[in-house]
Amino acid sequence: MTVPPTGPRVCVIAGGVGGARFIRGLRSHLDGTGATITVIANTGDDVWLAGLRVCPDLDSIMYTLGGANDEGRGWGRLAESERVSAELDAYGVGWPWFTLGDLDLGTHIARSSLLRDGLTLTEATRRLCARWDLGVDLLPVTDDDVETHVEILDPLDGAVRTIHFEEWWVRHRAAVPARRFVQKGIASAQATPEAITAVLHADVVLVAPSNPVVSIGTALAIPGMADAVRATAAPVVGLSPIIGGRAVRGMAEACLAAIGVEATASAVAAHYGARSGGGLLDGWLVDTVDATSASGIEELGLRVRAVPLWMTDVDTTAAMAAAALDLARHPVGDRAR
Ligand code: FO1
Repeated sequence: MTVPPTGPRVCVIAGGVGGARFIRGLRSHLDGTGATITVIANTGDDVWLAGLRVCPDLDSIMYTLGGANDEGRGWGRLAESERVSAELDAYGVGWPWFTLGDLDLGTHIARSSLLRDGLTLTEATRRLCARWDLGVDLLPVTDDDVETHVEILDPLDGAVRTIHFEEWWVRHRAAVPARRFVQKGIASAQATPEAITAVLHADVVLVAPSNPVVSIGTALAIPGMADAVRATAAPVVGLSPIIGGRAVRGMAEACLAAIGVEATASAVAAHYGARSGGGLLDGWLVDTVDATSASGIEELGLRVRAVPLWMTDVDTTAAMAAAALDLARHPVGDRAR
């Protein structure tokens, strides 16, 4: 019999690097309050490589909250080495431009072993996280293989090709325009019951400042997820990943351009939409440099708060999380203060 949580149940929908940093701040802010945090992570970056299941966003969150991530690179493990990947390159196995470090390979080998034993990705993730004592419950959005692939015009021969998201993101640095994103396998996929329950039973749902297209967008496109977000009794508050027209990390601008959405805090808010209008959000946090856009966003039916959104350190990120939770407490339609 699990002890029911004493404090508020906070559910966060997140991608990798930006999401992990935000969750670390949220955890810091809620430390000691009795609140519980459930993270629903995007799995669209996942890939079978060298016979192993690699789950970049789950691993970024696990390593960051476990204190084992390489803050400099923004992904992978601290104190990493690459002896095995050099051997894989020598054999021509895997992607030479996508480095699987030795310690990181430990995670992929363990995960693949658990999956081969018949565990779901949710169960395997729970087993991997148990070692790290993360302070949050980390869930993949789906247990089904749904991968983001990118349709490009091949720069070499002009042919239309579809490549895995990671090839577009890492090999091409998103420099080759994406014509569209395809979620391979989505037709027969379902969000997990654990993820849907976490959204429906939450006291507040937060949408992390992750890539709105290939992290938040792909997670919410998994059948069942958007319906749960629209249906939950909990207020839903998002944080803008765009500050002053520039993505905080990663290449969100390239992704937004591919779907015809302007790289501004307002445009992303409109893209997610207000729940009062059939969309996904009740509230939206913009950075102070975007404070002038607040009234326009409120006209969408969203409550808006302008606070510093640069996640420069844990305390700043904790303050962002506190502001998002505070905004969630105000009833819909409450004028922004
Ligand atoms: N990103 C890179 O820029 N170069 C890499 O070689 C690379 C390897 C890699 C291996 C495992 C993993 O989980 C992530 C890795 N990433 C790498 C980061 C990855 O592209 C990002 O974590 C997300 O998929 C995009 O946000």
